Amino acid sequence: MASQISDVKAIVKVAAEEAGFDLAGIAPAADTSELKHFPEWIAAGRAGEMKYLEARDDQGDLKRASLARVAPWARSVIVCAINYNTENPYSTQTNDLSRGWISRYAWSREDYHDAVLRRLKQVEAALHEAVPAELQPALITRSYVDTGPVVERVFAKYAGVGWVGKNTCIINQKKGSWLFLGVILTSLELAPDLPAPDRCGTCTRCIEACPTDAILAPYQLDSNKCISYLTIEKRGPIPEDLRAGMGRHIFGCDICQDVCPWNRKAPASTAPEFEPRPGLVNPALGWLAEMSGEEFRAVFRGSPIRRTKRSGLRRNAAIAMGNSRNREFLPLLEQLSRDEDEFVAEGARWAKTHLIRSTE
Ligand code: B12
Ligand code: SF4
Ligand code: SF4
Repeated sequence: MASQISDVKAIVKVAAEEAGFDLAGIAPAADTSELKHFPEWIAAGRAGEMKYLEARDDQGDLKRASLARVAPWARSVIVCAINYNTENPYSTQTNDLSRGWISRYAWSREDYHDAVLRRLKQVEAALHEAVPAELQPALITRSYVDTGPVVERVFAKYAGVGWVGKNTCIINQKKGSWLFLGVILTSLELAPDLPAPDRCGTCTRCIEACPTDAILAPYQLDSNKCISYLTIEKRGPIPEDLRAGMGRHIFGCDICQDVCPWNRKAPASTAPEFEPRPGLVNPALGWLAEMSGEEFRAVFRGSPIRRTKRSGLRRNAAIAMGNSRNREFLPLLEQLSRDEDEFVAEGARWAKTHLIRSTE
């Protein structure tokens, strides 16, 4: 039986490669020391308004803090990763403040949740087929991309996919950190891979480069200050003291990965769905700010950018114009400051004042 199970591990890895994943590994379904930081992180308010991270079980314990509690049947976690990098400049290489920045992961033609889950389902099916018939009735599997009660990066580390960098991202020695993760929980006990060793060393580039000081200390990120959170997850007005630091970011932020030495030679993805949609690399701010509802739906159909909605995108574009040091945006900001969307209008009023002050 043991040799049959080790065959299953090999079959899973081949299936992951065939499905288009760049990396795959097995982690034990154990509550490792990193997970102990999760309740502290929540208690310190670092999740901001992302209430789903605070989901609790009937005993009132945080679901994501313990896989043993939330999925007691799980024995192993199969972690798969796919490279989404494309041959386009980093945000730190294009400094035109009159154009915005949409983070690399969101340029894609297909939403990564769908692209990764589709592949995970392929691996899950191969696993079911590979398991000996007598074990099949007891086999349980669950595939997740983001939405499961799992801190994916911790399991990615123990599956050997990469280490948790000081910027909190999973970094692979050969592929860098432009990776999406997906996990399959399984009741099958598969031999775990070795955890990836931390190769950050004495480097602190990401911490120094973060414009809003969101990386409070190595491995500790405060979402409330992170541009990614502010531009994607934060509804309503963005705290004023953070707006200048947002620079030209419209959706997400790549800075702490752009400056990471492990991404200097990051290879490009072979998955066609991660090729950028037209206009999204270094987009024109006016185009985004003036986008009608109809155009927004057409341009972003099946894109992760829908998450911030048209209101958030236009709010962010107004703030970016405020940070542009380009007075040509003043007439458009004047118009937007009377917009029917109060968050766009408020953002535009701030932007107008900030733009005038910063160019006096
Ligand atoms: C919520 C969330 C966010 C939040 C919070 C991010 C964060 N760092 O927690 C926001 C909106 C800010 C965000 C931003 C981004 N995200 Co996000 N996000 C998630 C999500 C849904 C949950 C993460 C979570 O549970 N955070 C809670 C904190 C506590 O966990 P953590 O940061 O992973 O921290 C662990 C380690 O730091 C660990 N640790 C390890 N060693 C040490 C040592 C010490 C001393 C301490 C204290 C802790 C510690 O402890 C923590 C676990 O308790 C995951 C998917 C998932 N289900 O896991 C995607 C995920 C992490 N995001 C992803 C991506 C791509 C991004 C962005 C790059 C998108 C962008 N370009 O804007 C940025 C990156 C910003 C950054 N530097 O992290 C990918 C990451 C892939 C990778 N290579 O790591 C994931 C895995 C999604 C996916 N399925 O691919 N994200
Ligand atoms: S994503 Fe941007 S704002 Fe968030 S921690 Fe990294 S550099 Fe800072
Ligand atoms: S920039 Fe340096 S410290 Fe930050 S994640 Fe990369 S290697 Fe680690």
